[in-house]
Amino acid sequence: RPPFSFNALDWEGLASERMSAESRGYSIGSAGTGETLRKNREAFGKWSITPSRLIATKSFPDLSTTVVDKKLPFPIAIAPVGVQKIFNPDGELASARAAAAQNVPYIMSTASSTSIEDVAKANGDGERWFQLYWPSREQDDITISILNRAKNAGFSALIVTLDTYILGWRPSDMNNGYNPFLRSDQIGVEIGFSDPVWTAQFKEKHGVEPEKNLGAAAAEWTRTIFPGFSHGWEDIKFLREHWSGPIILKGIQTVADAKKCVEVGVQGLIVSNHGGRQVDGGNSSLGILPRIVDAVGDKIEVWFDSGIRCGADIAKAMALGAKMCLIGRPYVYGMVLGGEEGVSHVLKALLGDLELTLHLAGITSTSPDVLNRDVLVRESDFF
Ligand code: HOC
Repeated sequence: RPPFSFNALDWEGLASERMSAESRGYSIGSAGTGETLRKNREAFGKWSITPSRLIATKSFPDLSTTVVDKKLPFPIAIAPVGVQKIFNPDGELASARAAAAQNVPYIMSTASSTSIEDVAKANGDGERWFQLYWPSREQDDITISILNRAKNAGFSALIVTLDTYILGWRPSDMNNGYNPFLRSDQIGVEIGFSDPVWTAQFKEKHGVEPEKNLGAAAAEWTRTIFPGFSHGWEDIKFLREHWSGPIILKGIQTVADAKKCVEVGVQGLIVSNHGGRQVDGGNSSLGILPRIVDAVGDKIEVWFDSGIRCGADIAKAMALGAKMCLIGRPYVYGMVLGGEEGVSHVLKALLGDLELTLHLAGITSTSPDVLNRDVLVRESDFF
């Protein structure tokens, strides 16, 4: 028997029953009224897959994709989600192990509740990328320290989140009086503590080790990685000087910004609105995807994030031009329901669903030669 349902739409409800009010509000919740969260989901229903018949196939679809100069067996990656110990005592260790076991790249969040080195150990030979919440330029020494540690721990690409220099207006967290870092006495903010540069600065300022004043440490680390104000495009140069591998900018929602990504010479961009957790009233992420692909898709890798819940969603995002899809909330629910095994179940279910969906639609691979806009129709065209 499976550890829990194969129906992706069951996962949120099942996990919700198991979570504390705080974890539930943090994971299921979103910015503001939830308008962007809803629009992310509704956008998938506006596109339909049009199956072709008598394709004469002899094998199941090839799900591989090529990003960051690597051919990967599957087109999905574990999205960076912070403070995972609030969902399961193993936290990031569970998701990093599951990702390696399922051959899916792992993106580690700067807001993790486990250190860079421990996540790397759990992920073993897995493909892993590091997500940066970018401290202010006054704290470049901390950024450099984090980047060096990530590089030394085998993280091969840098994903820079641009939409979260401060956390959004999140009523569920505010109603619960909840800031996961301020619960550091329960979950630990190990990544901050384990950074030698940050720890030394904390000691100098507060006169004690961060472990001895968890409240101040939590508040300080929050301010460090969410400095309150945005960097500028000219600052990307600094990252390029201190990170020799591929850089992917996450949180792009306009064609103009996508063009700037090309100008500053990064390898890729992620069309994402942070799962509707930052700007409420913003457009759906899937809605803007084809425009961005049309503008820059031949010059830069375009990845997709925000709203994926099932195999057909992955197929649609790829048909619209995404080369890689990030999975966020679904694996968090898997972690709540079954730790590492639960995350593995979610990844296997999503990939199995994707494989059969493509197979039955007569689409032989995720290559843009066959998985492209020709396999989609706007549902509104019918009515
Ligand atoms: C205070 C800790 O990306 C999110 C995350 C940021 C998590 C850190 C919160 O919630 O959207």
